[in-house]
Formats: sequence, structure tokens, C-alpha cells
Amino acid sequence: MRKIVIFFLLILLELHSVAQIDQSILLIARNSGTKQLADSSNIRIFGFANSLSSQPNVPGPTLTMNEGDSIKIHLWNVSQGAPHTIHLHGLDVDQQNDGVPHLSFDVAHQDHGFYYFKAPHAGTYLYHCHVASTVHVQAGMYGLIIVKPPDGSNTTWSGGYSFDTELSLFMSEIDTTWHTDSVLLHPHDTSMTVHIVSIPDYNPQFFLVNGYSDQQIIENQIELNTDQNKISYLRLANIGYYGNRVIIPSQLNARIVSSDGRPLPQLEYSDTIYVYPGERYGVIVDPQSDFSDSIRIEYLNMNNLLVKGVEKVAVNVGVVGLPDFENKHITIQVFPNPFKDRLYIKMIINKSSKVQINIKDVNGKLVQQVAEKKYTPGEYKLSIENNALIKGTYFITVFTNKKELIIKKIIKQ
Ligand SMILES: [Cu+2]
Repeated sequence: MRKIVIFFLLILLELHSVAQIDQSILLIARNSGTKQLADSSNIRIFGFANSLSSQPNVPGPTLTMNEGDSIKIHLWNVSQGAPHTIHLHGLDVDQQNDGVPHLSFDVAHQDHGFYYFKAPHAGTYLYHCHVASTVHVQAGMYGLIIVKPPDGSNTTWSGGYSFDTELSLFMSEIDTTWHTDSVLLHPHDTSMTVHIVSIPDYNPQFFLVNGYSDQQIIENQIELNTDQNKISYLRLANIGYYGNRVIIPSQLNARIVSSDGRPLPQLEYSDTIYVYPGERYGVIVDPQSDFSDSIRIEYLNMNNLLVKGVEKVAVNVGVVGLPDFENKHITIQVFPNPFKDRLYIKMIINKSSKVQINIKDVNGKLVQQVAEKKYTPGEYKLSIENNALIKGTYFITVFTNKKELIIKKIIKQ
């Protein structure tokens, strides 16, 4: 009798755990995306989108969840072509939910697949399609998974390191010769563990950070903006077929604290970190001085370890470069420029002043304003949201001591 009661209790618990989903994520697999590269050319991609109305991007959406949450991923294949899966790289899930086609299931065109798992130890993980994965990953079917601690706080893991800001640097490459129909549209027999696909030698021409290279990295503001004594958490991840050598400016005091979603037994001070395909590292940085430099990412051919590409991610700590405006009352610096959705204004007030900040268009029309306020001597950093402004050229002006002064021409992208 006791055994029967326990049995039913277990069934109830099981039903409860299936029924209670903390987060449901929709990923739509598509075979018909395009991606603009740094030379303005467009290539065909496969990828994941969040909704039917949105196009896939490379990488796919970043999935953020809290440790211990019950997660359901709904994969809907709207590809008019190959089957797809979601492989949860580095997550301890059961075989049925691991997305390796011949060991679990694949999702054909117009089919739906569901993956259930409990978000594992707080850390950085990956997902990617596992159908003919060499081709489908290069095609663009991958994304980042960030697991926060159970309370969702800015902490590396429960009882780990607290941080003020975080930045993910997700590396990959693109060889445009693989983005042709003859490679992408090969037959897919998912009952086979080996696919005979004729693909060119892998010689990537584009080296990506979060899907962007060269000036695209600047335009999309992939950069570390922080201040002295503030702690930032860098999540480094590589889903390319090349290795990455990531070189961090020494003033950032980089400490590697985690590897592949688990804490290291003890942190390691290192400015140079090798991130090989599929690997992830967590790095804590806290600069002690103001400076401007960049994180250098080298892309290494795994056969000969030669550097085939270099990308840079800007690092700005505190006041950077020369001030944009300076008089005896006030010193002002505006960054970044060009800007996207947010503009920062750093002010050093020498004498108490009333300051009002205006953004005007090229015709002198006021389009945005930070209301007048009295500032006592000291340093201030203002952050202005500019979501409503259309792309174009503006002037930032400051109204102080009964005079309006033009500070800088700024460009919204
Ligand atoms: Cu796929």
C-alpha cells in the first residue's frame, strides 16, 4: 500500500514538473534568410527567428533564463526545406531533448518540436541545429544561452562574483563559398549519422563578433563602456571552426572565473585567453584607471594555428580622449559618436552651474532635451535614450549661464 501511494505521489510530482513551465521560448527555423556582410554584400543564411514576422539573424536570439527554471523551447520549422533541431550545447539534458537527430528527433518543414529541460548551473552555453551540423551551423543556425543565478541577479552564479555590467562576445566566421545553394540545399537524410556532402575547403573571409565584423562592430556598438572600479563580466564563446585568441588590455585586470558553464576551482589572472570551437569562458574585469583601448580577437586556423583574421572590440573606461567642450565652468564629453539608441554625456563641473542639454536637428529645431538642473562641482555622467530620433545629423548644445553653446555634431545611426 505504501509503495502504491509513493508511486502515485511520484506520478503527481512528474505531472507537476511537466505542467509547470517557467519560460516558453519560440524559435522559428528558416532557410531563407539573408545577411549583410561588412563589405555590403549579402549572403544566404539559415537561422532562427523569434516570430513569423521577423527574419532570422546570425547569431539567432540570445536565450536568457534563470538557473532551476523549467524551460520549454518550441521549434517551429518554416523552412520550405531541410529538417532542423536544437542541440543544447553544454547543457545536461536527457537524450530525448538533446537535439541530435538520429538519437532523438528532428523537425521537418511545417512541423513543431518541443524541448524540455531545467536550466542548469548559471553560466554561458550555446544552441545550434544538429542536422548536418557542419553545414547548418556555418549556415547560421546558432545562438547563445545565458543562465543567470536562480534570483536573476548580476552575479556569475549563486555565491559567485557580482558585476555591474556584462558583455557577451560570441565568435564565429563566414566562408561565403559555403552559402551557395549547392552546399546549403544538399539532401538531408536524418536517419543517417554520416552525410556525404561536397563542400569546399573552409577558408572564411569574414570573422565575426556577435555576427558582425570590422566597422559593423562599431556601428552596432559592440564595446565595453565602463568606469573605474566597476566590475564587468565578459562572456566569451566560440561557435566557429577556427580557434580564438582573445587579448584583453592589461589595465582591465582580467580574471578567468569560469569555463564551459562551471566555476574554475580558482580564478586565473590572464590577459590572453584561447577559446576553441564550442568553448565558453567567463572573465571578470575591473579597471583601476581611465583609458581607451580595445580587446583584440585573433582567429586561428586550427590546422596550422596561423592568424587568419583579427577583430577589435573597443574598451572605454571613464573620460576618453579630449573633451568636446571646455570653459571655466564646465568640461563636457559626448560619446559614442556615431550613436545608436543611447548617448552618454560626461560633465565635470568646476563652478556650480545651471545646465540644460538640448539636441537640435540641422534646422535648429529642438528635438530632445534634458531639463535644466543645478549642478554643484563634481563629475556627472548622463545617459540619454534616443529611440525616438530618426537617423541623421544633430547638434548637441548646452544652455548654461544664459548662453547656449554648440558642443558637438553627432550622428544617429
Ligand atoms: Cu538545421
